[in-house]
Amino acid sequence: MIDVYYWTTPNGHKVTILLEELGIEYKVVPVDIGKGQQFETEFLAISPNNRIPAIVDHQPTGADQPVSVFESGAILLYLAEKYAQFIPTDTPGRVKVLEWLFWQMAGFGPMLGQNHHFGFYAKDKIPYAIERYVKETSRLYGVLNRQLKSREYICDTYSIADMACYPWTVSHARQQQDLNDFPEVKRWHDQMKSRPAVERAYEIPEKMNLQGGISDEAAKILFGQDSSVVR
Ligand SMILES: N[C@@H](CCC(=O)N[C@@H](CS)C(=O)NCC(=O)O)C(=O)O
Repeated sequence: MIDVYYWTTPNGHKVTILLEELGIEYKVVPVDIGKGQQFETEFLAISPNNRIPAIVDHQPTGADQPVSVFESGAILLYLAEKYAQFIPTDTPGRVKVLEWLFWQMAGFGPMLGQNHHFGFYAKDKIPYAIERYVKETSRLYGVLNRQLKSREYICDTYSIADMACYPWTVSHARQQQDLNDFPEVKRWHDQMKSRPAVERAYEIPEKMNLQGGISDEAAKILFGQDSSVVR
């Protein structure tokens, strides 16, 4: 059994998409980040960065104690390797998936996250910051569009790279991006959206009655953190 410490955000969806694609048994443990549950001691023991997602694998291969993993990219890689799916085993194929997984983790996710922050969540609308992240988002969508020109999926086969990127494209309108400007991304996005496993992953919040969104109270918890929260 895998426990997935989860909230209804792009990084949370990545992991439930993979778990649904794998068709394995898992338990969702909600961590309401708007209420500060990411700072609870039990959660910090498995996710020291006070961020979702994280998992605990109670039946790890080659270990007799449960294994915990934090960071969505590490989780995708851990599960893909454990179940030998959604990452090729040949070296060139594997390297391609790692490149695009790390591209998402180091660029596409963080930049689009800043785009959401300055363009949507921040009360103080700072034109320079908004323009900086909207433009960088546009550049990154352009990179993805070019990669998808000759392929159905981001790499040669459907992989954890697609599962890492897709949830961040769901909010393209909020990011001030028009998918018609990126026809290959649009085609891929629509194809991803209609995968049954992806549909099931996106049904979880409603099924579990998890309220996403960021209230004023939640914004105070989420957007004012400094080193005092990790002491
Ligand atoms: N690099 C991390 C980022 C995780 C992350 O930023 N998670 C957000 C939700 S998408 C979170 O838990 N925020 C809680 C907080 O800011 O305190 C990953 O990919 O797992």
